[in-house]
Amino acid sequence: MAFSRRLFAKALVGAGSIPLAGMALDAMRGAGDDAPSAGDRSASTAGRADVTSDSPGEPRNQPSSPADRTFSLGARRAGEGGTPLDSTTQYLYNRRYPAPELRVPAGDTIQVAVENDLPKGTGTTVHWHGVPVPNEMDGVPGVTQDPIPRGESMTYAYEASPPGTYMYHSHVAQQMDRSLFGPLVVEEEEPRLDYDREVVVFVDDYLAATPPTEENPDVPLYDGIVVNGRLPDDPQEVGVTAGERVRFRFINGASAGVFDLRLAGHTLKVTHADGRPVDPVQVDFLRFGSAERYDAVVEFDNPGAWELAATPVNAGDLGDPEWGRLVVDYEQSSASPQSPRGSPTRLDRSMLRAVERYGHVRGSPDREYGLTLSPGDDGAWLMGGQRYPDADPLSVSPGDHVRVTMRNESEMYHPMHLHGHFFKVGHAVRDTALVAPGQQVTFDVYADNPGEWFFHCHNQYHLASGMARVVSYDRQA
Ligand SMILES: [Cu+2]
Repeated sequence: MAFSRRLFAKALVGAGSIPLAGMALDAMRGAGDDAPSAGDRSASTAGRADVTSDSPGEPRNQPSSPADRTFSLGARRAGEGGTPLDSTTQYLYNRRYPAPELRVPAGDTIQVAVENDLPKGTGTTVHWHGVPVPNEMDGVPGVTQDPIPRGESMTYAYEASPPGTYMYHSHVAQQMDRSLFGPLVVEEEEPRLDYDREVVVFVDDYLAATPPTEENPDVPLYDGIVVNGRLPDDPQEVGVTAGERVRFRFINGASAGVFDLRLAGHTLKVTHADGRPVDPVQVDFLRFGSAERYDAVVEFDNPGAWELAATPVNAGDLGDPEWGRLVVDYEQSSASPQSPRGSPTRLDRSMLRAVERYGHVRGSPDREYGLTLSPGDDGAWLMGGQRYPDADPLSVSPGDHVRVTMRNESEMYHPMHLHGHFFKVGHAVRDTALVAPGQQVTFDVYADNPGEWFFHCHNQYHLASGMARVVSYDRQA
């Protein structure tokens, strides 16, 4: 079993020689990053739906009452028997790992009653990752709400829109790494792609122990990469028929893992990134970080038994867990599953082109922020040289076009997530951007959802060590 501080800060070799620039925007300009494209109001996108709001001073997705759908989630400690993964250190919604899929038609108002039955003294919240909810429904302790105390409940309500593949999870401490998470699917009225059925694939780095803290970092690391709640030695089998087209909704529910996802014997036609539709692009595999999602259609035209593999890119940081898998089995196949091989094509950010229009970000931005992503002293992780909560908010006004440039000055991946908004990165529209070691990424965002919004690394250990800021609307429009 691995014991280490690896989930916490790991500096670049010789990092002391690199200035921890707080707002060194000039140094970041023109450094060959993925600059966002201009407005894209071209013939090919004219008349298409705009994913930004036309009322930037109004909260997005306000619920109508009564709700169209109601759900209830009970957060409890596991370990009362049941599954082989039922560790007493896990917390579960409705005793399920991962939690039940919430599936709703786009435009419906949903109400989710969350009951906190966790151990004494443990508060909780639920965050609806990627959905631009009204600010008070966003589930961030200390920013949008106080945690729900043990023994009490709270009802979250919002309009489920736009359609897409999302996830929900606790935003308190390391509760996500204790398994308080699940898929959230908002269905299109009419999917713009052809497929026969759907399979949701939820990938997690499975921790059977109390999550490490900064005070007590020396605990066992991950026991394996889990796909749809199954450890690698007992993978889920999905039966398929030759000629069938399956829409996969891949969700990275890991707290630290970055995975390469590949299906042996087949290619992935990627159709959505973070729930937002893209022009379909055919690849052999894709790499995704915590909380990123991809939809991909697979045409099953190669009979046999094949592995869908989730291989951690940062395995050393996770304690070298066995890679995750799911087995796809054609009818009447008695073959043993084959693993992916060869030198394949990986999905690159530059291949993603949004189908929807992202309006209001033409020309030069109203505000610009440059933020280094870097390790600090004593295991800290910093954005722009500051450690949350001792960090300045990033001010915006309703209707602003804001440009954010992030430069990763570390050897670790940082999946950076902005709450309450979509942003434009390259030609794609997303809510999470994976910033690779040494890489620089720029996104443009239209400030169309007033409130106080968390912006942070989705690696739960980097977040806990300070890698966060609050984007703060400074006035009403
Ligand atoms: Cu990070």
